[in-house]
Amino acid sequence: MTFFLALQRTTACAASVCALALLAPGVAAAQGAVQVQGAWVRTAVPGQPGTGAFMTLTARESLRLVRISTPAAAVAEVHQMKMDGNVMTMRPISALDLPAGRTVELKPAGYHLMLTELKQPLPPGSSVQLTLHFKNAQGVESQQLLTLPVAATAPRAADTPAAGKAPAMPVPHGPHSGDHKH
Ligand SMILES: [Cu+2]
Repeated sequence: MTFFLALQRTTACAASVCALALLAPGVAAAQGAVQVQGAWVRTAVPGQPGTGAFMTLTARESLRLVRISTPAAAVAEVHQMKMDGNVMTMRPISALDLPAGRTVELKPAGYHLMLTELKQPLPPGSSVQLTLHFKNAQGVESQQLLTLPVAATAPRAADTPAAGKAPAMPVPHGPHSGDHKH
């Protein structure tokens, strides 16, 4: 219940406005311990079991991303994509290091957030609530709530308001056929 209330509090503004606010570097800096940029979730058609979420994360102090959660899927994991011989495979990892000040990219074909057992289709233009759970060097946990836009491809830098210096955006890999189908 507390989780639901927390969500309510941070979604007082319209979902699309929240997403834009999170993409603006200045606003993100004021909101959380981790700056989140270019965040998005890949669209999922009815019946599709899973999809990926992507963003860049820059932590102010060294943190580890230890867990993610979302009401949109029964299973939400941090995944690593790797070449295994010449087959691309992906597996869940227990934690992702976010060294202070270093930008870590979650992108197709790299680290990404995996949502499986989706509870509903995710059409373009909808949004997904997602919580990042962090642990610092002292073991203290914190969390950051995000509202991510759903899209077929990565948002362009031009879509980010007040981006003084455009962040490096993940390059979409075409239609991205097999990667995210478990
Ligand atoms: Cu995955």
